[in-house]
Amino acid sequence: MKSLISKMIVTGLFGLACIGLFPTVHAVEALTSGEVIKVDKATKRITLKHGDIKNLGMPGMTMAFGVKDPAMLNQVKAGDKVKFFAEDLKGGLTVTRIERDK
Ligand SMILES: [Cu+2]
Repeated sequence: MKSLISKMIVTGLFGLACIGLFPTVHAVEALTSGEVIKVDKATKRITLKHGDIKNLGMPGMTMAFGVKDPAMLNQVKAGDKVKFFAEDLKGGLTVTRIERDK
């Protein structure tokens, strides 16, 4: 009886540990390579020629994205090679991370 209870406790803890690990796995963002075609500060949109976006299941193309933070539009300019992360948020496809590709 005692060992059954301890088995249940161990199983329960293991289950919690698995749940605890999941967000870490989910947080690994695969950045997509792209090139900035146009930065439009007035409409807060950026046009990118991008490679395959795995998390969105999107093949390479040139398209406009919204940005999570308008300040991101000051970090890059047309012609820059970039690495970025885009997500399907309520306001549409949105770049949530962008950095110049050195
Ligand atoms: Cu696209």
